[in-house]
Formats: sequence, C-alpha cells, structure tokens
Amino acid sequence: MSLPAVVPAPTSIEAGSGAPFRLASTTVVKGDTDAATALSAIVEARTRLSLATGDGAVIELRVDAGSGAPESYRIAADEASVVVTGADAAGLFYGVQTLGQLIARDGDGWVLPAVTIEDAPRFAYRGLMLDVARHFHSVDTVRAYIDRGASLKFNALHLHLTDDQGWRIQLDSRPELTEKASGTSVGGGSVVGQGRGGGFYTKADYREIVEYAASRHMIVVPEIDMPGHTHAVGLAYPELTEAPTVSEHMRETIRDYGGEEPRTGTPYDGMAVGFSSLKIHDEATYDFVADVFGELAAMTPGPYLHFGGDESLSTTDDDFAVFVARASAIIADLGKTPVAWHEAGAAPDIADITIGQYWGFLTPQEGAAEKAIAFVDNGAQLILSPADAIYLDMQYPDLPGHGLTWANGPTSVERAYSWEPSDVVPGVDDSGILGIEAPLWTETIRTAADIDTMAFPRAAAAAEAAWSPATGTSELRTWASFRERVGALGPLWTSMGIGFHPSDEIPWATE
Ligand code: TNX
Repeated sequence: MSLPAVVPAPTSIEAGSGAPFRLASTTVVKGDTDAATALSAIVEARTRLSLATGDGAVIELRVDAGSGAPESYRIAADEASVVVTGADAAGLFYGVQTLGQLIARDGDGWVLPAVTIEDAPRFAYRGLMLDVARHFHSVDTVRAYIDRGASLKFNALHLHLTDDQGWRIQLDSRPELTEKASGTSVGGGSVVGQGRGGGFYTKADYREIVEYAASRHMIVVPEIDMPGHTHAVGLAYPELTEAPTVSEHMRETIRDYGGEEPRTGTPYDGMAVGFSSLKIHDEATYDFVADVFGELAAMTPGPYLHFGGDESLSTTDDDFAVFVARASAIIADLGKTPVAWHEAGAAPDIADITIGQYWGFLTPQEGAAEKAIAFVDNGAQLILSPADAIYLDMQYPDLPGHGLTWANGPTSVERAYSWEPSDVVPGVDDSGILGIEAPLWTETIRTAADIDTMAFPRAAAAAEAAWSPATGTSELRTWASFRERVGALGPLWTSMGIGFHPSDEIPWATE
C-alpha cells in the first residue's frame, strides 16, 4: 500500500497494517479545545461531517509539553483511535493540519488511514510574504492567506507594507502617510475593489491580522522598505525624500509595461524600481525612521521588524551604508531583531543581529552571495528566498498572462521544488539559515483569486524546503514524490476554497 500523502513531507511516516479509523458524526474529539476547533473545521469543510458530541471512537488531541522539539508532533492512528500529541500548542496545531490531509474517501464514508507519523520542522522560520503596496489586499484576503499558509505549516507572514506606489499602514505619529499616500496602486486608482483603488490597514485592522495570525501560530513581520522604494513617503512628507532619478532601467520598464515617469508630489502607479530615496544626511529622516519603527514595534508582538534595503539604486553606496547602520541600530534599540534584504549586507556597520533575506538566484550572481554571507559572518542568519525558485509572482510556464519573468524566465513547479537550501549560498549551511520565505510581489496580482493561482501549488514547494528533511536524506524529499503528494491535496484544497493553478506538471486527484 502506498503511503498517505502529507505536504510538507514529515520526518517519518509508517503505514499501519490494520484497518483505517472511520470518521463519523459519532466520532468524539477529546482534549485541547483550540486544536479540536481547528480539526472540526477541517473535517467539516472536507467531509460535511460535524464531529463533536457522539459516543463513538475517539480522536484525542493533547499537548505533552517538552515531548519533542518546538513545533513537533506525533500521530498514532489505528482502527480504534487516533492520538495526536504536540510538544507545544503549535506542534499540536500542525498535527491537526496533517490529520486534515490524511482524510480519505472510502466508499460513501470517510477514513483516516492507520499510520504513525513523527514530525518536526527543519527550520524555525517558515514564511510567506505578501506585497500589499503594489496592489492593496483586504484584511479578509490576508486572513485567507494566513489559513492557507498555516495549513502548510508556515509560521511567519511578512507584509510588505510600503513601496513607491503606496503606504498601507496607519500610524498615529505620522498620520499623513495614509492620508496622502495610500489612495493609489499600480495601474492607477480607478477600479475600486480590485486592489486598484489603493487602501490601507487601520491600526485596528493590523491588530486583527496579528491576532488572527497568532491564532494560527503565525507571527507577522512588517516591512517598511527604505531608503529606496519611498516615493509614497514623499507625497506625505516631501522634505524627507530626494527627487526621483530616471534611469535606463526605468525607461525599459516603461517600454515593456507602460506607465509614466515618476514626478515629485504625484502618486506613482508604474512598475519601475530604484528611483526614490530618503534623504540620508538629514536628521529629520532618522526621526521619521524612529517614529515609524517605534510605533510598529509596539503594535507587533513578533520579534522581527523588516526595513527593506533592496534596490536602493539611486542612493550612493556610501550613503546606503550610513542609512543601513542607523536604521538597523534604531530597530535593535527597540528590542527587536532587524531584517533586511541581502543588499544591506554590504553596509559594514549594520547591527550585528540583523537577519539577511537572500533574494538572489539559486546560483548567486554579481556579489549577492558575498552580501548574504556578511550577515552570517556577523553571527546572524539568513532567510532564503531564491527568486528563480520561490518567487511566487513569477509566471508559470503553462499560464502566460499572470506574473513576471525576470527571475530566469517562468518558474515551473518542479523548479520551485527542486533545490536544497544548504546549497544556495556557498559556505552557508543549516546553522546559518534561519529559514525559508516565499515572496508574492503584486505588481501584476490584483485579486484574492490571483493570489491563489500564483501561490498554489508553488507555496507547497517552499513549505517543503522550509519544514521537511534535507534533500538526499529522505525518500519523500524528491520531485517524484512531491508531485504525487501535492496532487493528492487537490480535493482538500478545493474544499478549503483554494483556487490553485491546476498545473499540468502535477497528477491532480479529483477525489
Ligand atoms: C524585485 S525582490 C523586488 C521587488 C519587485 C520584485 C518583482 C526585491 C527585494 N525587490 O521590488 O516587486 O522584484 O518580482
């Protein structure tokens, strides 16, 4: 008998020899109430059965503190009972997610196969990033993305909250950011409700996102991108920003995608990057940085504040280094851990604890590896987001019309899957890797349906890189195994309302 399909692949899974456990409306769920609520919701979505009050066979969900590594769990299922044990609440939650994937049809009924699973994450940080600046995405869409991510054992949601096209988070200390710089997005401001009208999160909205994420064992990592990607700041506080610089890159982008050149004081709705900068040698800039991150620190229970640092193409290298040193120190002094895109590794005086986010290719090009290695040399770690593997905004080969192609052309599901984290940045092994994150930039992504299409199934490949054993150490950690296992999730994903891309690389199960 073939093994039940679990994604991301668990540390170990053994099929039992006996009959499966039958799910019925008489099935009793005992133990931890949060986990029972989560399981009942999945079972109901998948089978239409409501578990709860019967006197039949028992599914037991319990936390056995310290029974394993953080976030780990164990499942023992046979005909008589199912027991899920988490080493902590997150582990139990992940055990429940796995149970959801194990539910299978059996004639007219539903079963959980007899199985023993032991499972723990490879990396502590497992992230999804959503760009809500290029196109704004509602709280409902973000909540849905949290649910989808948590089902694949992601534990961090990085929100790219600001960019040239808009500022999306309300701050009391700097109210004009959202009053004057949130109304538009890529493509203008005309199609309200499709992302194009712009928008922002109130502080209450942000709190709701943070709390919802926490209920799914996810932290929120807010990013305020600086010192580039700051045209929107200049709409609110013109004294803080330099005049836009128009580069050859920008002319190319306008040729390829249309749009206008950026102008001081006018919202920017194109797709070019690298034309804006904060003023580096003006103390008012650092008052601004301190206000923004001070307020965000108070609103964000997670340990990380991301200050961007990518593509600051109109800031000189020396000025960039000055800015990175000061911004990272401001965040560290707030008691938070700064995170920055890997370019910031070029700044010699960056705060030592800063985590670097590598967004180069699987084979690093032009100094990207050196900048990334600098974070590890400082004693910190990297988050890996190799663009030609897990940039979820890249086109699929079989779906032209959605997404970009700059990262080595379209990205197949196989390419999203077939890489080993410890082989990306030379000399950086698991000890230098905090985790893996799959970014979804949204220049071309407007709706919740677009998000589903681009993220699924490729986010599952990123989840496996983040959670599962290293390639070469498990027979499950192969493309041949993954494509079968992810294909088996089709019916579960459909029941969850996920409008995944039915990629022709995957043998999708229909029931
Ligand atoms: C590069 S990746 C960017 C973003 C774009 C993205 C589009 C990175 C740190 N910066 O500004 O949205 O490409 O794929």
